Amino acid sequence: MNKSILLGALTVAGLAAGASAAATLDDVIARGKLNCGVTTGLPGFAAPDANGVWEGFDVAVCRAVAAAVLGDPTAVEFVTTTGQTRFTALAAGEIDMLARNTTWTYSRDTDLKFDFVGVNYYDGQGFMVPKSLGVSSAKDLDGATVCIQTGTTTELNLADYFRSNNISYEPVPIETNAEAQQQYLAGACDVYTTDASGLAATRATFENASDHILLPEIISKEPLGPLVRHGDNEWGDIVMWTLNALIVAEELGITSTNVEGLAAAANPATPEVNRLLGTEGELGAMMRLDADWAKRAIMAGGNYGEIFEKNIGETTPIGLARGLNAQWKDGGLLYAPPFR
Ligand SMILES: N[C@@H](CCC(=O)N[C@@H](CS)C(=O)NCC(=O)O)C(=O)O
Repeated sequence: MNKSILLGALTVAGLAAGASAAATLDDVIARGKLNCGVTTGLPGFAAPDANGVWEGFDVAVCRAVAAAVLGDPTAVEFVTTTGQTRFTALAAGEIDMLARNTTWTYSRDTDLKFDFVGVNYYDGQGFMVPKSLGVSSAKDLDGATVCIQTGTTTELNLADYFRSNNISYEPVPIETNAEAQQQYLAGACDVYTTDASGLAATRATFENASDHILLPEIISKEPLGPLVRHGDNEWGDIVMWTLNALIVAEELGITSTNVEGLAAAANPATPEVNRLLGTEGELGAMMRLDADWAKRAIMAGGNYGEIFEKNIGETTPIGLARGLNAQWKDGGLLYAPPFR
């Protein structure tokens, strides 16, 4: 075949692939399933339960999107990804979205060409050590061996922190949290460093959790949130506003238990509740969804606060306080833009 014809054909094929990749909403509807990228397993955030059903704080975002778009929170294919594989999986279209404690950074947005649609957990990087190490500050870690997950923001933060404090460390690179846990407990590293939420989730699974402490230093900002590919704003909007719907539902007092009643009642509490739940206005149609999209998203796992408390909150073994992840009215950073 003539080379220019071949090149032409490839270009057209490339454009066609790009075009179909751009219409993620249509792809998801045609497939009848949302392909959602999650971790290989982090209790409280994303892990299969005893029956193999995925559950957790990040999983709840996938389920809310599936409920909004497909009308079924179980219509999700959970695709496990590591710190290394998550971005290629998203870029290649193997997943429609990634909900995997992923930090929103400049280069992931501009260079890797993803769109973070919001933040579902404001975090920061911490350190876990065995009490027996006798260390009470990260500054005392000179010369320590540190388990660190490859392909994560935590690698560079660690290097920056040690360099700026003029101390040294020896990295022990690991690929998954399960491997980190195993290596750390086997004593292959003195310290495990990652997002503080991940440390709490990991420690909660230890047989002797109280033998391990989190050091007081938080060395970075890790705004964690769901992301999609650049260039498909319609799809990005759906994931963004589903997350916002969960957040604003908490602010407005809409819960998994009262949402149906509020949507059905002749006079729900406020016009914003009406708009959100589709009994007034056309918000769903603006995203090519039906009127009940947000109602279904909230019914899937509850509002943001319910999802937090059930999976990672203070009454769970993970025991995280709301802190920065409280609603703005309660002194936190959670602030969903207006539904109008
Ligand atoms: N937020 C950081 C780190 C995220 C990360 O990969 N954390 C680990 C440790 S908590 C994890 O989730 N591992 C789960 C897995 O190995 O699949 C990033 O975006 O780079």
